[in-house]
Amino acid sequence: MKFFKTIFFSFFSVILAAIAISSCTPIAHTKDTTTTTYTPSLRDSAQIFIVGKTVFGVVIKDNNGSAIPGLTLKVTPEMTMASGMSHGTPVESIVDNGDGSYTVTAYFLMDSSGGTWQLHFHVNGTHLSNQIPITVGGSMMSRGQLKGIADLITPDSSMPMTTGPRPYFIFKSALDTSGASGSHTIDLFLAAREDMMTHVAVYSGQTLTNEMSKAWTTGTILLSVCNTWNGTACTAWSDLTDKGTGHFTGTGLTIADTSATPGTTMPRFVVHLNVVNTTAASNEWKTTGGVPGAGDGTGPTEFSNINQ
Ligand SMILES: [Cu+2]
Repeated sequence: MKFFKTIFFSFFSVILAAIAISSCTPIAHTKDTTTTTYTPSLRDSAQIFIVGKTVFGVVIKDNNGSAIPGLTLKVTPEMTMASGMSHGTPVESIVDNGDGSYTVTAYFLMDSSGGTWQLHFHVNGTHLSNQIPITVGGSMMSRGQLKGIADLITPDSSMPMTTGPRPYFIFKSALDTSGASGSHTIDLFLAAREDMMTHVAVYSGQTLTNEMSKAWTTGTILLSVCNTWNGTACTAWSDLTDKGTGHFTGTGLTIADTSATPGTTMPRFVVHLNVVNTTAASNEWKTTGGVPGAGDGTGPTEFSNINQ
């Protein structure tokens, strides 16, 4: 009987072991020969896009309809102008929310009145065939633009001989004018065009490329906002703090100014911009038109308006 028990338990153990082994054995995978097809969508179908800072969510789903986190995602807004020429816009960041949605912070250069905007997507280096058409509203006055003089770029890779002044774009990232005059705060985002599709944040130590495809390095960036406007000119500038990310911040400001240019609404602000080129050991006040002199601002105080 004892012998039987031993046999029985041995037999039983073998069965248990077999069950254990089979339950631990990985399910045989057939090699996945299909390529995952990713499909982008807007997280919020009612998303509004405006000239200037726009934060929006996108969701990337695979061909099973599952939202996929952890992707290397690039989102490229592209505007095709009525002329047929295309350009991009600055994209500051794309944050993976971990749930298959990604939050994009972009700064739109133009509204949709002069052409059409589409969002392009690259997932893990592959350009998705699906684009998302969007409508950008808002006012062109809600971003500033200043241009280089000697600071040139070749703006369109399809027209390599075409060079022109480098545009710098200034956007409001945050503004608080709720306090009394002298206590306003501001956060501007500064971007530079490298070519029609490429726009980069500007800060001291950034590398930019000139019209000869030569790299140069920025030194001190002086981005100032007018604190006192006498009706025709700025009499007191406040230099903003370069945060090293494209953001420039200031506190203790007086942004709202009802005595500014007729027809403008408050709050209103005026900026000027000087960029040191450490490679050329030079600096340059950026201008409204890309040329110095009459009709293009007033020497070192060229400015552009940013109405909100
Ligand atoms: Cu455009």
